[in-house]
Parts: sequence; C-alpha cells; structure tokens
Amino acid sequence: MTKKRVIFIEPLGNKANVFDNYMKLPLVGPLYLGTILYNNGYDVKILNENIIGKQLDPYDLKADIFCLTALTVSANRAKVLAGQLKKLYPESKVLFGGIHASLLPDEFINLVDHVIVGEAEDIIIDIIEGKYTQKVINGTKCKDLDKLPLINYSLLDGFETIDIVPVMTSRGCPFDCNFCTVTKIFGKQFRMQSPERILAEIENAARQSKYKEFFFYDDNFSANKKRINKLCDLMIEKKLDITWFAQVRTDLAKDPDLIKKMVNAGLRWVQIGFESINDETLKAYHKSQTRKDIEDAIEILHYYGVNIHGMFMFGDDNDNTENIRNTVDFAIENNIDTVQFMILTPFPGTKIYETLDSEGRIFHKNWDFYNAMFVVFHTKQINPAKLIHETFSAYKKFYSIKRTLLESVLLCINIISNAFSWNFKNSKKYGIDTLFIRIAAKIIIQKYKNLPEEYVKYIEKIEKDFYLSK
Ligand code: B12
Ligand code: SF4
Repeated sequence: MTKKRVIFIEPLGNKANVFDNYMKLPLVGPLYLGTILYNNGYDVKILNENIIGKQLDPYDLKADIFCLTALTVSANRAKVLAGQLKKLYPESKVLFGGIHASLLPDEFINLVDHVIVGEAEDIIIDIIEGKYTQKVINGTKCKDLDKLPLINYSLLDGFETIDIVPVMTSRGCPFDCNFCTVTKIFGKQFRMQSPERILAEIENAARQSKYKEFFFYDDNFSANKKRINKLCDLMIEKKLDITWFAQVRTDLAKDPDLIKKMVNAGLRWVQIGFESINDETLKAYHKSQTRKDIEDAIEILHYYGVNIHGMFMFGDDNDNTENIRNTVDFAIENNIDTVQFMILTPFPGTKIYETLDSEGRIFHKNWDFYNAMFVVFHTKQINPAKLIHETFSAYKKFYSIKRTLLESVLLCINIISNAFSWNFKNSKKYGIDTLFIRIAAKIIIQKYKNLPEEYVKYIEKIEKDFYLSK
C-alpha cells in the first residue's frame, strides 16, 4: 500500500511584517503534527512560505491531504491557497487548523473539508484517516506534553537554513491580558514539560541543527521557577554548548539567583512584553504588571548581563503623542537593548476585540493588516494616521544612526578594555549581537518606511468617511 502524502502549509501574510525577513521561524504545531504522522507511516512535508522565500505555486504541490495553518495575518493568504487547492485537486482533502481557524472556524467552513479548533496532537491520525464526518472538529488540549514525540525537524523544507532553533516546552498562561489570544486557544492552565524532557528536546534539536542558538517559544517560559531551576541545573551539568533566549515576564526579576543560574546555563536574551510605561494602560490591558516592575526587571537583568528585547504597544485609550515619545525616551534612558514598538491590534476572540467591536470602533476586518504594524480601529486620544506616524518616529529615534555609531564606539572600547583587562563600566552591555540587531533593525525600518505612508493615506480616508457619517 502506498503511503498517504500529507503536506502542511504555513502561508506568509500578504502585508510585509518586520519579522518576515528577520525571523524566518516556523510554528511548532505543524512540526509536532507532522512528526506524529511521519512516525505512523505517512509521507509528510512541511512548507513554510516565509522560509522558502516565495509564495507556493499550487501546481507544484501534490498530496492526498493538505493541512493549512494560519495566524490572523496570514488567514487571507490561506484562503486563497485553500480555494486553489480544492479546485486543482478535488480528490484531495484540505484541512485548516491553527490560531485563526480556532478563533473564527466559520470563516473557512465552505472552503475546506474540515476546520480544526485548538490543539490536534491527540486527534490528527483519526482526522487524516477520515474518522470525523463533521465540518468543524474540536481538538483536545494535550494533557501530558512529555508524551509528545521528539520533533523531526527535517520534515520542514529549508530547516537547515534557520539559524535559530525553535523549541516550545509549555502551553497555556495563567494571566489574562485582554489583547492576547494565547489563553483563548491554549487555556489558562499552565501545562509544561518536565526539565528532563526539555533536555531531551534540546538534545534532539541540537542533533538536527548545525546552529547553537535556541529560542524557547513558551509564552511565559519562567512561569514555573522550580522547573526552570532544575532545567538549568541539568543544562549546566550536561555542559550543553548552546546559547538561548526566551519570552519571560517581569516577575522573573524577583528571583535574582534564578537569573544568575539561567545565565550560567546559556541565557543571553529575554523578550519581555512591557507593553506600556503607563500604569493606567497596564491596568487596562490586565497585564498584572506595573512600571516599577518594568524598571526593576531591566535593572536586575542587565546587572546579570542579560540582553533585553522590550516589546511595547501603542494605541490604548490612554495613549497620546506625549506618552509614545516618553516611551522611546524611557527605552533609551533605561538602556533597553532592542525594542519593538507595536500597534495595539484587536485580534478576533480577545476581550479588546469584543469591546472595540461593540463600540463600533473597528474600521476594517481585512486580516492582512492584523500584524501589529497597522491601526485597524478608531483610537481615542491620537488619530490612527498620527499613531502610525508616531510609532515609526519612535523606531527611528531608538534605532538612530547616531545611537548605533555611539554603540559601535563603546563596543570597540569594550573589546580593547577586555583585551587589557581594564574594568570598563557596564562592559557587558556593549555586545556585538546588540549592535548587529540594532543595525539590522535600522535597515528593516528604512525598508518599511514607505509601507505606512501608503497605509496612512488609506486610513486618513477611512477616518474622514467615519467622521462624516457621524
Ligand atoms: C513563535 C511565535 C512567533 C514567531 C514565529 C511565528 C510564525 N511562524 O508565524 C515570531 C517571533 C516570528 C512571531 C511573530 C509574530 N507573532 Co507570534 N507567536 C509565536 C508563539 C509564541 C508560538 C507559536 C507556536 O509555535 N505555538 C505552539 C504550537 C503548539 O501551536 P500551533 O502552531 O498553533 O499548533 C497547534 C494548534 O493550533 C493546531 N494546529 C495548528 N495548525 C494546524 C493545522 C491543522 C491542519 C490541524 C489539524 C491543526 C493545527 O495543532 C497544533 C498542535 O496542537 C505564539 C503564541 C502561541 N502560544 O502559540 C505567538 C502568536 C502566534 N504570535 C502572534 C502575533 C500577533 C505575532 C505577530 C503578528 C506580532 C508579534 N507578536 O510581534 C508576528 C507575526 C508573524 C507572522 N507570521 O506574520 C499571536 C497571533 C494572534 C493571531 N490571532 O494571529 C500569537 C498567538 C501570540 C499572542 N500573544 O496572541 N511569533
Ligand atoms: S500576553 Fe503573555 S502574560 Fe499576557 S496572557 Fe498573553 S501570554 Fe499570558
């Protein structure tokens, strides 16, 4: 009997995103599902348009089952592909799962054979075997993440070109930020792999990749401190030759001993959702974090030599021009290493979406623009066009040539001072990786400069119509 051929497709959103060129990373869902199917005798391929570097031509694809996945921003592209595949290959099945499908299953119902809501490791074989007849299939939350198979990364076309190795060791988040879709899809219960299992995941990935920089995709990697403590002990004991970065919350700063241990185990960068320096806004987001927590976290992480990628969001009802400008100054004064200034995006299924939608403030639902770079709703204190303009000015100021040049000089002094064992103040801060990222960010921002200009014109028109209709 010939093996059934299954192709997973992760499409790339139609509108450019700062990440697309800079971070060509796959979602791990298709990797887990693909590995389960492969281990059960299926012929599996995972295609990611961002990693491949171009849009897939459906004429080049042949499979018994096509499995599409998408974020909200790539949903439109997934729709196009679904339509093309169904038309070209009426004998093949087309499935659609992932974040957007889980949030809005009805949107795809007439385009594909099945829409899958939520996690699918426990049901993927039955789905592929055709054991479900209903259009929308509800997945089940994976109870024991240690029982997942070790990922076969070679199923992903172009894996060898990815210089950051993705690993995800937990699902769900006990917090309830009103803009976030994580709890909606993965739940509020924090489910996690054991330290021993994470070590096995790392060793498995390290065997398959020539790169040594790992990214723990976990939304809140250090949510369970005991687990990370033990993991770091194991990593240190094993003398793993890797460096890593992870997404954490500011509360990690409350445990300096743990930070120290994480650094010894290879931690180099943390990504933190600071969101805002305004306590009112943080409260409105239900972020359970204050400006003081942010300041403390920066101080202590820097003290231990950890680089910080700080993520901020603009567009809350409390936000205005002054706030945004103060945020850039805050980031510069506090020496945050790299930043992302995003625009608040009400993703369907989130509390903020429900509120803005019920107030009639969402001015379009073209998912192409739902990538945190565009304004899609009527903001309160600062109009959408101005918000875009201020966000890009914030980027320009943070990643200014002057600051990058100064950073280069400090880096040179740092290298020289290390060579002569001088005690150069704050020497850990001026690292070559920070400099590279700053330069890369500068180039990326330049590249996308025209994009918001085009969009500003578009929203100016929408705004005018909105106010005229009032
Ligand atoms: C890693 C990551 C990234 C990486 C890579 C992303 C990529 N390839 O798209 C980077 C850093 C580049 C990134 C960027 C962005 N991200 Co991001 N990211 C994540 C993160 C942390 C993990 C993704 C992951 O692997 N999940 C774990 C696996 C297990 O889940 P999964 O892939 O969805 O698969 C499971 C199910 O969904 C289902 N399934 C999935 N596909 C299919 C298909 C079929 C056929 C079936 C049956 C089942 C199925 O089964 C799988 C196994 O159970 C998620 C948060 C999260 N917890 O998911 C945010 C998340 C996906 N990101 C998000 C966002 C908003 C973004 C950005 C727009 C902005 C930003 N955060 O700065 C950009 C956009 C990038 C883009 N693609 O255009 C949002 C998406 C919200 C939405 N409605 O779209 C999320 C959910 C975070 C959040 N707080 O809400 N991101
Ligand atoms: S933003 Fe982070 S902390 Fe808040 S609910 Fe989402 S994953 Fe949890």
